[in-house]
Amino acid sequence: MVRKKQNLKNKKTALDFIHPLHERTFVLVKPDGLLRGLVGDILSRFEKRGLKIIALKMVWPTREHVYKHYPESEDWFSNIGSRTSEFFKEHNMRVEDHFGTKDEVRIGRKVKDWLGDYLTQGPVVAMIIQGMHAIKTVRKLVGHTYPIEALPGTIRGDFSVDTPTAANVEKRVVKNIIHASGNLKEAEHEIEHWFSPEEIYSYKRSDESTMF
Ligand code: IDP
Ligand code: MG
Repeated sequence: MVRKKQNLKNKKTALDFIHPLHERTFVLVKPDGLLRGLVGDILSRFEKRGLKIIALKMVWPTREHVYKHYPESEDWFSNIGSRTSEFFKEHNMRVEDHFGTKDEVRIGRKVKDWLGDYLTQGPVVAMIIQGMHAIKTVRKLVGHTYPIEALPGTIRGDFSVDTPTAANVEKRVVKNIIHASGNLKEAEHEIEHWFSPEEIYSYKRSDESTMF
């Protein structure tokens, strides 16, 4: 095994092509996953699928670190707000009765505050996963943001059942065990935000030549 200085960004050639096997994504086991003893099971699902853990550590994050982890963009806030409003409508509830507003950006900002409260309550396990189209593959293994909607067989669908119609009424985050980068931009930012190059390792898994 070689200790190699790692490039923080997903590996790119001159043509900006990232070989699908080299793609990297960031994953965080949230406090509910850790407190429920699910870390081993979660790691094992990634490993069995043929994905490689190239960095791993336990951290007790500060609120500032959590705030900088999530985007501070109107798009991200309104995406959270509009999805929640839709979900409330489907369940014949009025989102404004619980948030005091219908404004999707303000709803998204509130959720970010709750994430600040929640992710600073205890340690989390941070990791970088590398492998075939890692960003999309990991998101598929993780499942839908709302555990109640997540399919059985996914991490959120097998281990949780929380829903925004309960979480928002109780003014807390939806407890969904795990975070995974949603796209390449998030993956690059999150990897750099949580890990230094010295903490990332390069090695060959013994089954790589059989699988690919
Ligand atoms: P993701 O984690 O599936 O990528 P995002 O939309 O990025 O989902 O939301 C970040 C996190 O915010 C979610 O994982 C969840 O814990 C929390 N969250 C999202 N929407 C709501 C909500 O309506 N109420 C409470 N928490 C929410
Ligand atoms: Mg997200």
